Amino acid sequence: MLSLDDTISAISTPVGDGGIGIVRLSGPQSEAILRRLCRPVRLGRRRPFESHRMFYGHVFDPESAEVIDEVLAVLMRAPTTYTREDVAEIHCHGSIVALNRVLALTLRCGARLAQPGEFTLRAFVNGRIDLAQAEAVLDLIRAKTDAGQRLAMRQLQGALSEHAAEIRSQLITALAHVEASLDFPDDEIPSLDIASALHEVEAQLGRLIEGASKGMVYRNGLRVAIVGRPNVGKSSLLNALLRTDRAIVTHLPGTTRDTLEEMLNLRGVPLVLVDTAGIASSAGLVESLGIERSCRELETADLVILVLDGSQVLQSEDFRIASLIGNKAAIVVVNKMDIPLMAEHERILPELSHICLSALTGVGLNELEEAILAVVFAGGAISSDPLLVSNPRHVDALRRTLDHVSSAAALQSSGAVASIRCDCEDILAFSLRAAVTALGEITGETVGEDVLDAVFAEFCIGK
Ligand SMILES: Nc1nc2c(ncn2[C@@H]2O[C@H](COP(=O)(O)OP(=O)(O)OP(=O)(O)O)[C@@H](O)[C@H]2O)c(=O)[nH]1
Ligand SMILES: [Mg+2]
Repeated sequence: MLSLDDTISAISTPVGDGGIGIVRLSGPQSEAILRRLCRPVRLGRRRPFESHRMFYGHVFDPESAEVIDEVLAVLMRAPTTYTREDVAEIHCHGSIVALNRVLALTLRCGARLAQPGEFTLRAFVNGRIDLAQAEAVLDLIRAKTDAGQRLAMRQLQGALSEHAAEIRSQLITALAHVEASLDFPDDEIPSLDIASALHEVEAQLGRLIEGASKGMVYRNGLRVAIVGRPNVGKSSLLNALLRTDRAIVTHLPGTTRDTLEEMLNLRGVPLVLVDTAGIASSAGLVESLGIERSCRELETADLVILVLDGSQVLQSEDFRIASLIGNKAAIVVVNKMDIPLMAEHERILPELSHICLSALTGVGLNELEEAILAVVFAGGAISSDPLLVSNPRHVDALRRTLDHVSSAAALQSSGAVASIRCDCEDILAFSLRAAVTALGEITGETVGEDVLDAVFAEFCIGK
């Protein structure tokens, strides 16, 4: 476990040339280090080093007196800071050389280089945010679209944490009731309809788990693989969806030899579009390696777009590729509708929606976009969802909670508890306790160090 009583320091802005870059400190020595390194330029009557007030000055090397950079700096005294500790920020010019020199000076003055996510870890340990909110910070940093950003922001503001706490308190009430009747079997315990309380909790958990697939798309993006025979227009379709000439298109079969992926923001839904090499049985070495990758993409994608050349008769290769799709979410695109189409493409995967379009002219592209969104939303849009779980760790905790609650509910409604008493009530209390613990993992009340390490390892240094 990391030490929590020393002062940490890191460059908190991305590496690379920027207008400004920020070195951030947190911990008891922040003020002393800032005072050693920063010489304020007095402007008017405002006092430098006043908490939460920026001042202008210079960072200099205390040993050589060399001026390192011209900066704006701010000291923020605990507890109203990100970490609830004393925090100092030095806003330097953005060059990595200047930033590294200032960082090195803070280390020389007694700070320790922060580990990835350590600022946010301190915010969590000091009780400013819970674990779900800490994870939301990461999602906020990485959000790919407006909708994903809003989702992360809602989680950071505590929407998920509050809902989880509410459900948890319902479980705790039920547990207290069961435990009271275990401990004082002869006393009159005020009656509580445990069965219906548990069913209510089951329904709430079920709704959260159901919405999670949508939430995860907003967080991670939907991986969409464009597959098909050579020369059917896969790369042309990628370009048409992106509205750029990203992939090379030629009239020769086998143009694309490696997979190529690009992000697309489709009305707030982040898509990872993957163009693949055409799948054919006769192929040279390089093509075969490309085809292997195409097949791997087909397996791992969330959604497959199978492209057919509508101007040609179906070929055995089309059927073979279709058979690889299995029961994955998929859409069939019949391309090249600007030239006369063959009418038989319905024979392939007839249960799926078939979209006729022209990647060349763009006709029909809208229908394809609608079909992709329909797969994501299955009916509802994000704004209609009060709360979307988007993190696999949370979904896992919710599933385990639901399992325990369901066993408890089944036991309760079987009537066994009322008739045989003790043993069953013990089991009931055990299941409820396990449910309370599993649900507490979301906000971090009941997680071990290994989980914390795994969560914060995903952050980068300076966050
Ligand atoms: N008429 C017409 N031609 C198209 C259309 N889409 C693609 N093409 C043409 O079909 C040929 C192959 O297009 P690509 O996009 O390279 O096909 P691909 O499926 O990526 O091919 P490989 O990378 O070789 O597997 C090119 O000459 C395109 O101009 C379309 O909608 N209409
Ligand atoms: Mg191609």
